[in-house]
Amino acid sequence: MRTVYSEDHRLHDGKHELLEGQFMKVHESPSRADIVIGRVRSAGLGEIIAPQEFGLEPILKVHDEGLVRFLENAWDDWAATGRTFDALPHVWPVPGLSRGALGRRLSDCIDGKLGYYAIDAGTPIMSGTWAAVRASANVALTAQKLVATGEKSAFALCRPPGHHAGSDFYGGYCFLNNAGIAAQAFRDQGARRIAILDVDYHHGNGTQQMFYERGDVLTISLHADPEQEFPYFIGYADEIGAGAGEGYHMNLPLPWGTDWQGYSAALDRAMKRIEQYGAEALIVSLGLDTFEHDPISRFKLAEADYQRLGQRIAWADLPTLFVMEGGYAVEALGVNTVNVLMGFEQR
Ligand code: Q9C
Ligand code: ZN
Repeated sequence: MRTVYSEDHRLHDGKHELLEGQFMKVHESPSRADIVIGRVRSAGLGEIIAPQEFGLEPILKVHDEGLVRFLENAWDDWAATGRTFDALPHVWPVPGLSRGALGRRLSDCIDGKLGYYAIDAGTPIMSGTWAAVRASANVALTAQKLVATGEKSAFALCRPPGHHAGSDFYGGYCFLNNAGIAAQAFRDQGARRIAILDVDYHHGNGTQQMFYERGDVLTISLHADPEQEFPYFIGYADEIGAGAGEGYHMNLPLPWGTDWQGYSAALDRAMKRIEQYGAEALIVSLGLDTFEHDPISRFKLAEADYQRLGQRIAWADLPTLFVMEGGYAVEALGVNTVNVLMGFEQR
């Protein structure tokens, strides 16, 4: 399988995040992509290619123009106020605080905009963020094109990740929803039904929101129960889609401590639904933070389980696009990621 990769991910390198009340070194670092591309090379997964430029058009099909313009200008607006450190939000328009028509009012000031568009204080913006985010979307779109034009599978080594970003919000280390952008590209090229399987430890809230009222993109997320884990306010089993999308979203929340036994049972349910749906292509939001040694997560998957995960996904026998999401046990991230991809290829 071919890997699409851009060095531009390095331009995004946050200093600190607010994690469970403590200001600490950000877990989503350039070393993550470095270790994954290193393992892709040493394991001989396949050719590594650079992304093409797709412009803003495919992004604006699933993201609000206001969010896109905000992300494009956020660093300059922040730096113009005299700050020389990363931009983070620090106040939010929770319901009742704002008299805006949609429940949140957009301020002209950058501090107001950060709180308007961000869901958390863990997602710093710096001077290179927008260039890295654009490259990450181009990586997903380039890999999508490989699959759409006949390759059995492709790996989009996206960084920053995307599944927490919705049509008009960012957060959880994510800015634009790479998997969602790729799903829309498949649709615009004529595919009728696309499935997105999200195996990141965290709920794919952005992907859920983006396609919640659509039946043409089936979205399924396996994740830590939001009763216990980020993003807390969404990701429950009773969220099944709405309107034309009713029945086309599935959440499979799992408790802290879930190991392969519990995980594989949920995965089986997800894959059966995807097979029944009749998807023409599958996008896997590939997070490796389900790993037993992940520093911010509490599932118990082991190194060898990732081959099994890839194998189970392969049984669906669908053209498959893997899109990199989370995973913070950096030393193990290369092996675990490539184990999924090799498992998919049954080697
Ligand atoms: N334990 C991805 O994996 N902080 N994002 C959660 C609560 C945000 C993770 C802290 C984690 C976001 C792509
Ligand atoms: Zn995650």
